[in-house]
Parts: sequence; C-alpha cells; structure tokens
Amino acid sequence: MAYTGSEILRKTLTMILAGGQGERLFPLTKDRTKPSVSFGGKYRIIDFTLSNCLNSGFRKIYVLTQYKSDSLNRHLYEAWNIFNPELGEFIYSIPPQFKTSSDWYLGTANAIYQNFNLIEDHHYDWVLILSGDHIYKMDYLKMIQYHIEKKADLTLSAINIPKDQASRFGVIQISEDYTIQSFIEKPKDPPAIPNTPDQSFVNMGIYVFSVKALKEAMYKMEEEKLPSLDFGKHVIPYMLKKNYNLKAYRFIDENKKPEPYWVDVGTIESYYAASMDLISVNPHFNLYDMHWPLRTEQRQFPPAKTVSHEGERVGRAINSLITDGTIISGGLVERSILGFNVRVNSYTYITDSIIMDNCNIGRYSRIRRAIIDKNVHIPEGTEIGFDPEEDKKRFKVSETGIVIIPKNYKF
Ligand code: ADQ
Ligand code: ADP
Repeated sequence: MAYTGSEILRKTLTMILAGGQGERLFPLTKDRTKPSVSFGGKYRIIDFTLSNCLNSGFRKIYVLTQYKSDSLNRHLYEAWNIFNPELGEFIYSIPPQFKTSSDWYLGTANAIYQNFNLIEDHHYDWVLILSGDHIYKMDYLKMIQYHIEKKADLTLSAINIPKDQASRFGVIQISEDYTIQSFIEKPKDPPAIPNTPDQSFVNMGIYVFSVKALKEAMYKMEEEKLPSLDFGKHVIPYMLKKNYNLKAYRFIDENKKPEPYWVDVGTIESYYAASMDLISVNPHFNLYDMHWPLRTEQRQFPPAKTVSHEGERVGRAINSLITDGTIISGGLVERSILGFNVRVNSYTYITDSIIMDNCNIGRYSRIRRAIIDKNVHIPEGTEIGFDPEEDKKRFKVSETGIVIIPKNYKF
C-alpha cells in the first residue's frame, strides 16, 4: 500500500535518544549531557538532529533524557518550543519512567521500552529513533518511504567509513537488495565491504521500526528472558536471528557533496575535527545552505566586532566563525570558532581553537589547539597549546594534543 508523505508524517513518532553520558567528551560533558555541548559557536549538538526533523517535516518528538539534562531541557524550552499542539505537533523531554525497574534507562532499547505507552496510546505505525549527538543533514521522510517500499520491519541507516575506524560502530553486511545478513556491534576486527577492503558499512544509530514488529520482538525477548536493553547489542541481533525483515538504507547527505558526511561527535578528536571542518574553506558541512536551515536559540547580543586603532592592522579574524556579542580588539584569531560574548584583547594570538561563550582572553596570551569551555578568564600572558608537558599538569590533553579547559575554570 502506498502512503503519501503527509500520512507517513501523521503516523510516525520520533524519539531522540539524548541520554548518553558522553564520557569520552569529558570535561565538556562534566555538567551537561553530550547533546547539549556547544558546537559551531552558536549551536548545541542536538540542534542538528532537531533541524533535520524540522526540515523533513517530523514534528511529533520525544527527547529521552537522562544524565545532567538540565541545560538540555532549558535549551529545548528556549530554542525549540516552537511546535503547535493544536496541529498535533509537540516536543517533550522525557526522563526515565522507572517502569521496568527502579533504574535509569538501561540502554537505548530500554529507553524506548520504558516509554512504550507513548507509542501505543496514539496508534503510530512507525517509530523513528535518532541520536541526539550526530552532525549531519538527512531527510528522514525518504528513509521511511524506503522502509515502506521494502516492507521492512526495521530499517537502519548506514554509511561507508574507513575500516580502521569501524570498531566504534555496529558493522553490517548486506545482500544485493540491502537485506541485512549480519550485524556485529563494535567488532575488534570489522569486516570490510566485499571488493572494497579498506571500508566497512556501519550502522549510524538511525532506526525506523514498524511499531508492530518492534513491540512483538521486544515482548518476545521479555518472554524468553533475554536481555533487551540495547538496540546494537541485543534487539538487532535477536531480530536477525528470528528472520525479521531488516534492511539497510544508504545514507543520503542533504549537503549534496560527493562524499556523504555524518559524524558521531563522541570523542574530543571527532568533536574537534567536525568543528574545524566548519571553518575550512570548502567544508563538508555547510552551515550557510538556506535550503536546509539550521535552527537554534537566537540570543540577544549585538553584532560581533573587530577593533583596530588608527594605523594598526590588528584586531583581525581569518578563516574563523565569530558569534554575536564577541569583540576582537587588537588580537589575531586564525582558524578558530568563537562563541557568544567573547573578548579577545590586544596582542593575543589564537589559532586552531574553540573558545566558548563569555570567555575573556587576556593581553599577550597565545592559544593554540585548545577548547576553552564557557566563562573562562585567561590571565594576561598565558600560553596554552605550545608546551604539552606544562599543559598536562593542569588540563586534560587529548591523544593528538588538544588542550581542554573546563567551564568556569579559575586560573
Ligand atoms: P553507540 O553510539 O555506542 O552505538 P550508545 O552509546 O548506546 O550507542 O548511544 C546511542 C545514542 O543513545 C546516543 O545518542 C546516546 O546519547 C543515547 N543513549 C545512550 N544510552 C542512553 C540511555 N540509557 N537513555 C537515553 N539515551 C541513551 C550506537 C549503535 C551502533 C552504531 C552507533 C552509531 O549501537 O551500532 O554504529 O550508535 O553512532
Ligand atoms: P551549559 O554550560 O550547559 O552549556 P549554559 O550555562 O549555557 O549551560 O546555560 C544553559 C541554559 O541556562 C541557557 O539556556 C541559559 O540561558 C540558562 N542559564 C544560564 N545561566 C543561568 C542562570 N544563572 N539562571 C538562569 N538561567 C541560566
């Protein structure tokens, strides 16, 4: 049976998993959940998934939260409280329901299971399950149309990535018609794509389930007393074993570049690389494409400003993103991202760095390959990113030498 786009949108519930602890992004996730971490100067990571929902028409959204969800909840309220319940649109944030035990959400599938009533109460046919911590542009309606066309029980979106990075992901193997034949969650030695030995085909954690099949599979797992906490570890392997129709959907990037771009910004290195992509001359991810607008909270700050005294040519920013309220006064900023309300003072040099909201960089400071979280005042003459041994005494330094200064750090 063919469905129109609007029928699909009416019969689909979107659930965004936003509860991950984000340990590998520490200390950016010390007091906030991963989807709430700033990204690209003015956004938070979850804005990218939510913008995808909005741009593909999905407006019935539950955000499943857990750890340190305070700033995420406030952000959802301040930036995303835009849906109209009278039109059947909503966005609600749902903490653990303690339905199956007195515990928190015990995994991705358990988070959905604890909220099954939300799916059942309104007779949805499909549930779209997303992660709140990925950077990409995707039209989810195309994926659900594919799911219906293939008569699938579960469709998961997948992408080719270098094999040597694939052990962080669920790796799949498919037949010619994209039926999933094997799925291995985070294998030590990931299988390669046939005839492409350096690439693997991996699960992006974006799922479309037919509600009937999901319910049946999860209740059967419960009856059989099998663990059903996690999609990657438990539910997908179970459904494969029981011969459900599992299909892979090859990710279509709405950036429309030859190489599809999707990043799980789960580590400091991937967060930093995805940030630096934004400021590269030809980024994979285009913030300025008005066909796929990205939404966030619009805050009341004056325009960003650069200041240089008569005859000087300082107070400059090159290849950088500068957010509102920021003043670069007599310093040089290169290949960096500056958040809201930052002050860069005279004779400073900032390069290849991310400086978040309300930071003040004192005169004569030199900062290189650093991530400085919100509200940090860097004293005059401070050097960061030039002497790894010195940096390690005070701060977390990533594998590739990125220095991270936590929010509110006092020098
Ligand atoms: P991971 O990303 O490792 O692998 P996981 O850490 O479980 O999976 O997180 C998936 C999403 O769910 C994240 O957005 C996370 O924040 C959220 N989440 C995790 N636990 C949660 C909980 N208890 N409550 C609410 N939200 C929670 C998965 C798949 C892999 C796939 C990758 C792609 O298992 O097969 O390759 O995603 O990133
Ligand atoms: P995070 O460090 O998690 O990114 P922020 O400090 O940016 O969090 O604050 C998260 C939200 O809380 C923002 O929407 C901001 O407007 C609001 N907020 C920040 N400080 C205060 C405060 N002192 N009182 C009330 N709301 C605040």
